[in-house]
Amino acid sequence: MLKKKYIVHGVVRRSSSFNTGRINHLYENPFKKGKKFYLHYGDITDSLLIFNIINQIKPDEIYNLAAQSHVKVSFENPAYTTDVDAVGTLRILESIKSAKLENRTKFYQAGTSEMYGKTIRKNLSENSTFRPQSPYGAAKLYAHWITRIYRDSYNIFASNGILFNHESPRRGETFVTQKIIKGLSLIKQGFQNKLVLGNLHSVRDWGHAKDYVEGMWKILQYNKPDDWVLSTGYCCSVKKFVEKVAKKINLKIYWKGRGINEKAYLTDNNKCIIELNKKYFRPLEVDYLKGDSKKAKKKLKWQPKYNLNSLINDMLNKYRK
Ligand code: G4F
Repeated sequence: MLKKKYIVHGVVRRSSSFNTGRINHLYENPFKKGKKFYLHYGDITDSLLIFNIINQIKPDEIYNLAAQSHVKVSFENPAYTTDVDAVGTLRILESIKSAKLENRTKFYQAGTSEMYGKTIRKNLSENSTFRPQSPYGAAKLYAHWITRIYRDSYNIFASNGILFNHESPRRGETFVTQKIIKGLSLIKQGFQNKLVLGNLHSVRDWGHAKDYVEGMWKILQYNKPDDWVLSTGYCCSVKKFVEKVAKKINLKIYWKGRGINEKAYLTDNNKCIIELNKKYFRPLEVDYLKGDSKKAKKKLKWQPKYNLNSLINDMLNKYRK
């Protein structure tokens, strides 16, 4: 957004330790004239504050990416996840309305393929059925519908993105791609002995976050508000993802065992380097997600530049010596 010459305001949760590591390179001296990037202390659970920030800034565009975004954690913190991911969205929409910004502020809601949940193995589009399988998926589905309701009721330019998994070197380390890439890189370099994972057999449609943020922007530049799927169609299981990463860093592995006892060993010395633990399994899993983003490709002219190979390469670069 800064590259596109926007003035950007972000909301950051107050913490006594620094929590802005991923955006430090954007930090600007608070006393600099003509500043383009501002951070406001706040929290999406605080209605009054969200209203005040929106009413004060009167933004042209709002991108609601605020979320408790970890699916497994949402089973452990369901009420918090709902407050942030579902009611948080309502707080923003209601603030736009209360501040009478319906004709000024465009709103983007970061929806997710987790809303589809239990699917049959077919490509998922804007018209596919939603059957979420987690408190996270259910909360995001509420956010999806309340966005549509505010769009239709109050004529707010409010659009939903339904984004499939998007990864990058900045991905949090408890999400599976970063966990695999970091774990296998450190094992290869001799700094880690083992990687412990959960379900190896779920299939995800993986893309690069850089492509997806461009898509989010395009969604708000379209001539009307709507719902949009962003996906690459490149999908594979977690196990296949492990194999692809291992191959790229020249780690020769083989698998043995079934179910929770499935393990990966180094071909050279039969040392076990991957095992599974129940802790990383979800009470309900989403087995298969593959998107159909024909509509975004046609109408938004959105086209991902990365594929699974170039995505993995980019993520691996972070750990290359
Ligand atoms: O990396 P994950 O935790 O991502 P998940 O659950 O697909 O959700 C991500 O993508 C969604 C878009 O579809 C976003 F809405 C959401 O916020 C998040 O960014 O897990 C991917 C798969 C799952 O099937 C999980 O069960 O990997 C499996 N898995 C296997 N072992 C693991 C692990 N997941 C995690 N996090 N950690 C493991 O050790």
